[in-house]
Amino acid sequence: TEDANLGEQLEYTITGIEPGAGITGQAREMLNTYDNLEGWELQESSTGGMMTELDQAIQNEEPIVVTGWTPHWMFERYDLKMLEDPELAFGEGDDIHTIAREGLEEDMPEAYAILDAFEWSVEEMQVVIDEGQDIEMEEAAADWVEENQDQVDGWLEGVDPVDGQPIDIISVPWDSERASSNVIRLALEQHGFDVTVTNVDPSILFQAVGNGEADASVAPWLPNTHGAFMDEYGESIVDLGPNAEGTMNALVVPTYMEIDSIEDLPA
Ligand code: PBE
Repeated sequence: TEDANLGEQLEYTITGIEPGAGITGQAREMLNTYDNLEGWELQESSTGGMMTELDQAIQNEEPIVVTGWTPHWMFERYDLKMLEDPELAFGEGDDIHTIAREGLEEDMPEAYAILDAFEWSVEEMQVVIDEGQDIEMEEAAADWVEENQDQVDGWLEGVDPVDGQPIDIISVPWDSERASSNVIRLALEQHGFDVTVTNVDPSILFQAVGNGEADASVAPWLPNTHGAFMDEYGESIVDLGPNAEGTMNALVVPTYMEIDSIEDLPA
């Protein structure tokens, strides 16, 4: 049948990303949740590897199923759709939160106030992500800050500047968070902070904020993508709430594929 054919063409494989990504954990769970996916595999690799395979499949108009998310530039470059997920393996969308180590508010009230005020939209983040494909992400973030200085001033308003106070921001290596961590770095630097940004796996990020090795992060996707890490380390983490609302993880396919739901993947 056509269905079995699709399964064979896909080699019953979903093209995934880094083993440590939150979305990889969700996709592993998904394989256990959907009966039709018994016997399917998640091929874990890297985001770059996944994007290369997606690009090649689209050039050849071949079927492919990847773990994807918004905000990301894949939706700007290709005609893609997210498969319906009736079992909510990926949840119903996340917000991106700012988190801080315990004691940051007392030790570094100025930093805490700025981090607490930091807020933008996923559409604004997308602008930086897209520009960051053509130039360095640091420059793309600097351009955004320059063009949106009023908004940045709003985050700094009423906070006393500091003189070279060091702060450790921890983040993850995906473009969305490379965008946001550079924007918050620039805002903090404008106010006199000496900012270090370190990119690590999500589990390490939560561990580091939980044990106080890092001061803060603007990277967590909650409540779903990084929910398991928050459950594990969140007791000693202060959640300052969303800095950007409305992200989404899903299985993503090219629009020329004639399936609409995870349940349409052939058993
Ligand atoms: N992502 C992008 C990450 C967080 C940001 C969805 C690939 C993840 O941990 O899955």
